[in-house]
Amino acid sequence: MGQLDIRSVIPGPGLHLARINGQLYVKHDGAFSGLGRDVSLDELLRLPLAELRESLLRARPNESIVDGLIEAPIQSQEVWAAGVTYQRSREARAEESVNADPYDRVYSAARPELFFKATPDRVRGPGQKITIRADSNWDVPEPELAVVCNSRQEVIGYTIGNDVSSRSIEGENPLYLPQAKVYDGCCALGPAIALAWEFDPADKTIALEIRRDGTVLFRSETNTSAMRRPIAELLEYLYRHQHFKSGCILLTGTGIVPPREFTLQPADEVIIRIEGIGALHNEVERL
Ligand code: DO4
Ligand code: MG
Repeated sequence: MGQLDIRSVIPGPGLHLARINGQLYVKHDGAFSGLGRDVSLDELLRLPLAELRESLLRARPNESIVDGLIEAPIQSQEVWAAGVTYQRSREARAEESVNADPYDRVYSAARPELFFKATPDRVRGPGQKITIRADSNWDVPEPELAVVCNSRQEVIGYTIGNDVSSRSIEGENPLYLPQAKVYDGCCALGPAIALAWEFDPADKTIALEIRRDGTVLFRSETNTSAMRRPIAELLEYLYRHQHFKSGCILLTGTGIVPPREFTLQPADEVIIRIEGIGALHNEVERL
């Protein structure tokens, strides 16, 4: 898969922040502005939203990028994830699990399910390989809206996340969730952050396509309007009694689960699209 054409994965209109060739760029309606080698995502996520916005709007188009390596929009942030925020996830978990009860209960409980998903070194960027575990025989991608949040619990933008998961391990016992969810290459993020003051996450289509040997094996869509909980509520629980010095990234749950008979295989291509953010392409490998 390798290097991707920047303009084909980040949409033309809108304001996006992307990491390309090791540097941050603002892309505004097709024009790229480099923020310079000294500006880091960690630093930006320590600023109040209003200051971050000011500093990004000050960037002037000064470089023309035609190609480059697009990296995951993450530096030192932890990735967390919410679970069972869509009815489809609840149904799929009830079907796979030895015990449907925890999933049914958390769907309607006041407290959401939040779990630790990945450190930056476990995350893959656009065009990189995501992983399925050798000790799992039932694996799926989970296409999710990812919220990028600063140290002050303010949403600075949104990107695409893939919460790659083992259904066989989690299905055997819900207490195995960390092993089903957290391992090298278990998460992909990218291609860019659609900035919060220009992007409204309400009513956005999330589409998943899985290709094998060049043919589309599975395709489905959902919409963020089907999410049961507001993003602010998820963040309120996530930021209770812990702080994130340089912000964090929260995956907001999946509304698409392929049918029971489907499992990912090495060399499958997974493409997730979210309207206004772009497309995240990854190939699968087995650890
Ligand atoms: O409850 C287990 C994980 C759920 C999840 O990852 C999701 O709903 O997206
Ligand atoms: Mg998930």
